[in-house]
Amino acid sequence: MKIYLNGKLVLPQEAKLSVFDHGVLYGDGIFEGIRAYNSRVFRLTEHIDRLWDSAKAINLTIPITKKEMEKAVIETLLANNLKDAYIRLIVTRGVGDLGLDPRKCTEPPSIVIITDNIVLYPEEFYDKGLEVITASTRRVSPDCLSPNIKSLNYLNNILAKMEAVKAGLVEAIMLNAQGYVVECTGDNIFIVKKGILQTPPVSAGALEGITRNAVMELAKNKLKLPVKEALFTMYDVYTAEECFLTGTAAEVIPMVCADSRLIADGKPGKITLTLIDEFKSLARSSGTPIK
Ligand code: PXG
Repeated sequence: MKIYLNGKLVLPQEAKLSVFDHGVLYGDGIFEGIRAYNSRVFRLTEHIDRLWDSAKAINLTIPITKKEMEKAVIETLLANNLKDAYIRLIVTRGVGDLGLDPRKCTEPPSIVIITDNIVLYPEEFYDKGLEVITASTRRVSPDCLSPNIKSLNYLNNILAKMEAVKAGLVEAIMLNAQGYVVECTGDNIFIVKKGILQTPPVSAGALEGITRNAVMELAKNKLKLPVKEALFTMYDVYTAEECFLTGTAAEVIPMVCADSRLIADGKPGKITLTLIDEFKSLARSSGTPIK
């Protein structure tokens, strides 16, 4: 396996960051999780744009251009002979000294690209649906730190994930400080109510997921469904007709039980199953070719 590290393709045992890198010391850095299907990278430009927006928000200058970054992703996939892959792109603040001040990072930001496989949830959950709990850990508030910055500090989400694991489950719903549903630990959430597809607005504290956007487009254009971004509570999840989660790693996955309440009859819904199929065919037929 080859890893891209600062312009070079190296072996995993050589792919090392300094302990003085502020990404390691403070979580001062950003990342993207991207997928490739059938020799094409899904929405690569959108992921690179979002990475650049995260960088802008933390005032970090990525030392290469967007085009060079796209090329680096493709080259890493080619070097590993991967047609289907999970791609983790990381940019750290770089090597500095002890102390928060990023001006002390005298070396340029470190760029890492890992291409590998990922299995987020066991396959059976894609057929029968996920059970979740509501985490007591609230999503970081947009007035503290923008949830749209995909930073190297995911502790908030990890603490919620640990609550799910403690309950014998694999996923948890996170609420914002006001108690509205926001998203799960690494996925956006959707419900169907009275035939309308709904997802929390980004302003509620959700990440503007690239899978979320693709699914909203598919629902509008292919399924001709009304789609709205709206605030809702766990009551709306319990009483929904259907529920599902979306994310690069998770793709589209049904959610059939929340806090011991079955959603509808506890089986993946029709709209959910259609969107899973539509998303699969979109992902397999579009994207930047790996060549
Ligand atoms: N919300 C959060 C908080 C995320 O981190 C999503 C939603 C979905 O966004 P995309 O653009 O992927 O549709 C994410 C991204 C993992 C893992 O290993 C998951 C994500 C990112 C990194 C790792 O579970 N999801």
